[in-house]
Amino acid sequence: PRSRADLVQRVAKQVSPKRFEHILRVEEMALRLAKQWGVDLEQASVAALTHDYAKEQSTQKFLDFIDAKQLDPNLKAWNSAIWHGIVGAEIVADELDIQNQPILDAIRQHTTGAPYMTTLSQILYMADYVEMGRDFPGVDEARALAFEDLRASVGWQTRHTLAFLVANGKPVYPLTILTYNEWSVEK
Ligand code: DGI
Ligand code: FE
Ligand code: FE
Ligand code: FE
Repeated sequence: PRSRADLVQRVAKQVSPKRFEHILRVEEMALRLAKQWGVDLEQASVAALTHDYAKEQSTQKFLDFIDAKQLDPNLKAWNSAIWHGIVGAEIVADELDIQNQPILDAIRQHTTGAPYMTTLSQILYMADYVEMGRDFPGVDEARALAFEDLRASVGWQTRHTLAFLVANGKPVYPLTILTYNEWSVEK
């Protein structure tokens, strides 16, 4: 991408208007968190603008990318909820010509988290969760925590996401459990 405007235009072509609005709100929150935690603003902006770029791509395209990029074949048993981050990072790299590894890692990890996350990755993970359009019980508390104690807020999200998945009988992606053990368990 030549500029933010160019990137915004390319993303807008790949997602619904509602998702595009979410993406802009994630950028706004990611920039606020980046200022708070001393992260490069341009990196935060690019990571936020591209994090859900792949969310509406076809199942076949995700499966093709898993093969082409030689990703873990076990990924094929999941769906776009998991693919759009992990496989989406590869799609973003190819189609938007973004080669910055910290940005690609942040995209890769934005849904599941990971045992090790850079501050940029933590910011994207939290900005996606507490952007101003989110409305779930506890969102205000989670938002405040992201500005007070970023690490604790990552743990908060991981704990609540895992509890939600279990309560609804949903499969838990193994990396989500590893994230929980690293970020949310008292040691
Ligand atoms: O893409 P967004 O909707 O903005 O947000 P996201 O990428 O964080 O995705 C959130 C969804 O992903 C939410 O409905 C919970 C789901 N999710 C997160 N971890 C797991 C998961 N779903 C399953 N089945 N397993 C997981 O481990
Ligand atoms: Fe997402
Ligand atoms: Fe998220
Ligand atoms: Fe998102």
